[in-house]
Amino acid sequence: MGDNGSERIQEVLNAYLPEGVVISCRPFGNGHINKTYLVECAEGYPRYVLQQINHEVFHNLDAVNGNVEKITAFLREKIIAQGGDPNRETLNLIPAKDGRKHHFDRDGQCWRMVLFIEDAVCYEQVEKPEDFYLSGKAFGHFQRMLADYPAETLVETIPHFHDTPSRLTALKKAVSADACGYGKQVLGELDFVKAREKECHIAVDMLAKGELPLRVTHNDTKLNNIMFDARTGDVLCVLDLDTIMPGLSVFDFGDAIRFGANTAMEDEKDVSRVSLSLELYEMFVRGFLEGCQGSLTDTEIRMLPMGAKLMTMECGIRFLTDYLEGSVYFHTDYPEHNLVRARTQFALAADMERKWKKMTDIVEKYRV
Ligand code: GN1
Ligand code: MG
Repeated sequence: MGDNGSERIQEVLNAYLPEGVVISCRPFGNGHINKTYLVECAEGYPRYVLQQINHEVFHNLDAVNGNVEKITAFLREKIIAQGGDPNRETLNLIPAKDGRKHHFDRDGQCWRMVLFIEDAVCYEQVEKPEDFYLSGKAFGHFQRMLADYPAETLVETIPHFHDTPSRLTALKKAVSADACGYGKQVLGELDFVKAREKECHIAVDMLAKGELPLRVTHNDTKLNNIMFDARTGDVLCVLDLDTIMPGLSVFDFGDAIRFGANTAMEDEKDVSRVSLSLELYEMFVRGFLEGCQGSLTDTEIRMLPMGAKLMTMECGIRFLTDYLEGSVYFHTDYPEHNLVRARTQFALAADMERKWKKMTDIVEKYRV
């Protein structure tokens, strides 16, 4: 093989493909978690993407892999049944020669190989509002395709990930411990959270009461996790399935809004620049509801704006907690980075409150 011919990669490739078939294997894409390579083979073979899975981020690898295997197999069958192209509309795990879909090398590193999706593109950032509409459509479609998947059979690979009340409890603990002596700096933020404490329970309480259904959720609903068809420009496939878990549809929606419809960066120091772009919000709502095609319940649809606010509050709470604990979870570039991030999130949540009526009206407008 050509570039980047380390012995280890060669050994991994041999676990999947006949010897001599691989022409080159080179680093690919710009993911921050897993290491990814594009594999080119001799004539007659397709191209593949090989990934080394970061086990420092994903401790429970068997559970993560199990979730990915179950979901991709389910999607593949469904796409075939609907007359779609299963090789392009979902990720396809290639079994190793031993039949397993994940391969552990001699150092215990975990690998997977998937079919490379030809004639497709991926965008790092929203360049025009239309992109955000398409991303809503992709995640809505993903929700619809998995609407009849028994979510409870997936493993919650990051326990209590979007359990907002338990995130609040963690914040309270961090405040009483005040490990770094930052408590006095954050009194305003703590008041903001306290005033909304009851609201933090709404979604999980509704889940417990059966008013919101447990769904398969993606948990990283960003534009760069979608592949678009290079020929038609339409959405093709959702990527990055490592954080698939049982959860709430309104949170997948909400996290996309929190991140993508903010007029400022997540770590903007001037909070006056932070606001909810109603234009982008509307784009995403339209796309998401179109993609879901009636698979959400009336209550889920009604709760979409609350999903956006709760994801924003929760993320602010997590940043603030991490700040108080000395920034041990989120990567930071300077000591107050997490505090700055927490402030942008609370500013965004406050702006959502000001725009609440418009947010709910927009959802009503596109309800199908
Ligand atoms: C983390 O790594 P990234 O940016 O995809 C975090 C999300 C937060 C986000 C905030 C597993 O996601 O929950 O919303 O940072 N992911 C995990 O920027 O904790
Ligand atoms: Mg990602």
